[in-house]
Amino acid sequence: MSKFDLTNAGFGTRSIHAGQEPDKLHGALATPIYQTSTFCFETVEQGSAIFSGEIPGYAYSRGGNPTVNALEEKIAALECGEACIATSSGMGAVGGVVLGTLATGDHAICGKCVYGCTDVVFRQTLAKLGIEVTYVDTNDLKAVEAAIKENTKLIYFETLTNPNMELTDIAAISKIAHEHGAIVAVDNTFTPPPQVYPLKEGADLVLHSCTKYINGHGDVIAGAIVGRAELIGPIKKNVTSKICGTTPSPFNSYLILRGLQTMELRMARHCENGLAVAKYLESVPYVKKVYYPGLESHPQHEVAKRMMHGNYGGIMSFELKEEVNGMDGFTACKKVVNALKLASIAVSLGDPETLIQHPASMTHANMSPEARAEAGIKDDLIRLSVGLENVEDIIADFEQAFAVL
Ligand code: LCS
Repeated sequence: MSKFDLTNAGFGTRSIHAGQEPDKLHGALATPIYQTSTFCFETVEQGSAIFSGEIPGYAYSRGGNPTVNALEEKIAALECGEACIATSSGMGAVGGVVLGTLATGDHAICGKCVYGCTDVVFRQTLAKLGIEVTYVDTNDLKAVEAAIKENTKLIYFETLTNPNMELTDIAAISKIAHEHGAIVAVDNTFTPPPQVYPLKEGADLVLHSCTKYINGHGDVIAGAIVGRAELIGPIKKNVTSKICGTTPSPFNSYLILRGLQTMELRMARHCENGLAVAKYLESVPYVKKVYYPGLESHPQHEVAKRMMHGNYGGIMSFELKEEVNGMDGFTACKKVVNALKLASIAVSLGDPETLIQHPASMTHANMSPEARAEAGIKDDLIRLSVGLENVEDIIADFEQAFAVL
């Protein structure tokens, strides 16, 4: 815990100092990697008291580890939440939220477009557990209210949907949910702070694939859930730590702690590059549509201006016109993507490198064609995660790629 009061400190200060203090043994400034599975007790009595929670201390790294706990404290501070559970993947966080908040006989509402594996959890896993799910366009507030039932416990959606880039007004949904006694969980992977703060907007739980912007260096798979201690405690105790065992390793936690120290700088560059590339793509005559919340053409641009604080992120999707120089738009698009030299064809996002991928055959391939159609995921949509390279080079790469058409 920092000596400086971080309560009202800026994002950059919190991302550097929250959860970190010089190591008590040797004064190491960087958080040490406690690479151990178990912890020794001095006496049986001390071990029993740590296990029962009578005194603080560590017993076994699945339940708690100083490096992992430092990460949890930092992510909680960044999302302005009371408590955090770090998980070994973003899907670990999705699983923790749904298994921790829903039980057989409950009803949940899920945004109609979510990450492919999340869609499978809602459509298939929850059905097996006898939990009913209604898919709703969370931009349609009347439809959300109409979908609420007596037994609705959870409203779940992504701040910006993967891959359609639709933005939801979190405050408006939270108000409706709370009037009906349901809780709101928001996957904020695409728009981490300092872009969007779902808990400040009224959500109860916020989750992340930390694999993306939170770690930011493309070398870790991890996740996190943040919220009030009364909600987070039982999820950790009953689901993520004890049952599913989705605790991240100390080494991965250390890498994320390290990555988070430069998050404000990284996000500023992602946002700056993202806006420039989105505007460039919108100006290309072959491009039919660019989906990016920072463009005036985005249907929820007004909500974006308020909720994203002028930081529109580094992710966008686009599609080419139906017919391009005698080719259908998708064939032309594949030619362009294959011709890119700086951008890599790869899933994931939020890395320093610019990444480009085809959702229908990659990130959302495990959904049925019907589920993709229901979610509005088009077969010819391409998703781009703009990296931290110099933006002139990213645009020059696209210029030379479009020149092959
Ligand atoms: N939530 C969102 C919004 C995601 O985009 C992903 C992964 C997850 C949760 C799951 O996180 P993971 O377990 O992979 O850490 N999205 C990916 C994507 O769009 N490309 O590769 C993975």
